[in-house]
Amino acid sequence: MVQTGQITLYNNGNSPFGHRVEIALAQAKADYTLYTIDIADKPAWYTEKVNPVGKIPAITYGGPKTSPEDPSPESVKMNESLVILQFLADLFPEAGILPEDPVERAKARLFIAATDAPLFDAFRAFFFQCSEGVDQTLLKAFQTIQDRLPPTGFAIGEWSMADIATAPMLVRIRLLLKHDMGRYPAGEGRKLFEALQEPKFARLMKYIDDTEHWPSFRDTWDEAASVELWKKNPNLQRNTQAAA
Ligand SMILES: N[C@@H](CCC(=O)N[C@@H](CS)C(=O)NCC(=O)O)C(=O)O
Repeated sequence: MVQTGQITLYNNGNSPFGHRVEIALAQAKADYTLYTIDIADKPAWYTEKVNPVGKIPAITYGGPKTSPEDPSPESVKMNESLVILQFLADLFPEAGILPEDPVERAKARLFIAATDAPLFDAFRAFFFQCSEGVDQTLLKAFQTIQDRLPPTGFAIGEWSMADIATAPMLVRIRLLLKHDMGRYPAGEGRKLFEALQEPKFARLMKYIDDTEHWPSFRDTWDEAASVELWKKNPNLQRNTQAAA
């Protein structure tokens, strides 16, 4: 695989969106520069020169190699993790981010289209806001994903962009429930964690286990570090003002 342009990834250690990009880059064995953005205290140059929306992840591609804090005007700036994933799939066609077959590619995109919003919405509602009935919303999102999984293997059979998009959030959710971390009343997370161990969710749990063991996921994931970062995340603190 020949990489023609420089890549700089702006990320933050615990973002499931940023993790998507890290997995794809690892899978492509891409040469890239990682720059960590403190999202609680974003530098002004980041929104001015890299991502006007101010969120991570973002990448710069091409142009001369410069300091990440002063990206070249010649580089292309990209945000939105799913757009970046698609770009990396195009840039590194042999990396196995998307299959070659157009039908399989469509299946991967359809999986993402059906599961991305329900999962992230349920995550935010349950862990950050915790209003009435959100545990059911989270269980429904799990069910939606499980219903789309084939009997064995990954989201569309072979590992693909569908798994790269989904696994970072699923693995984090299971971890947070296991540690009972979130804005919900103490004990509610463990209750859901136990619900996930029931035979009803055996297929989903096997899927999460499989994704966690996939090399490009494993090489970009540090569970203990993630727990420490979540502990400090203001959005997860009980008895504090709810996140927007
Ligand atoms: N749709 C975006 C979502 C990115 C996103 O929400 N990133 C969060 C971190 S997980 C962020 O940058 N939050 C800081 C902020 O909104 O200021 C994507 O897929 O890249």
